[in-house]
Amino acid sequence: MSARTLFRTCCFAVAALATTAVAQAASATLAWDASIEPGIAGYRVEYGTQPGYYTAAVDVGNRTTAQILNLTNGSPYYFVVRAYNTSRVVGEPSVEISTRVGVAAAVAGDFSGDYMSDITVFRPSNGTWYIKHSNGRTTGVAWGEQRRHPGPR
Ligand SMILES: [Ca+2]
Repeated sequence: MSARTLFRTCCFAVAALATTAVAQAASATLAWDASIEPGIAGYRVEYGTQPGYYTAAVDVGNRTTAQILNLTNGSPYYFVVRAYNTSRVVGEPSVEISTRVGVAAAVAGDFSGDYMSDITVFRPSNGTWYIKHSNGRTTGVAWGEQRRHPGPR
């Protein structure tokens, strides 16, 4: 075997994402399975905004979770984890994972795309759904009307 030690970190995953407020930095919480190699001393998370190109690294010590802070809201990020041993030899990277941080999940009943639910009322007398948007605007949508869809856009 060559001098280069080949050990891998497996089963890498983004466990959770946090922060949805615009103008605040986002974060990503990562978790992975421990390396099965002997003598593992810790892990290093490497990440960047382009696949395969990691511009930052964080040594998280001998833990299998990490929260990466101060990420740019709405930006995609790509992560790998490398284990290192007690001789500070760094192993091969894990499989790359990616996520877009700080983007809120879809909200039920949001017709305007602002991540806040909108109130809807159906008026049977004219077959129209009226939507009071979270921004205060009201629109009506009649079933069967061409080019109008009572759903998120
Ligand atoms: Ca809305």
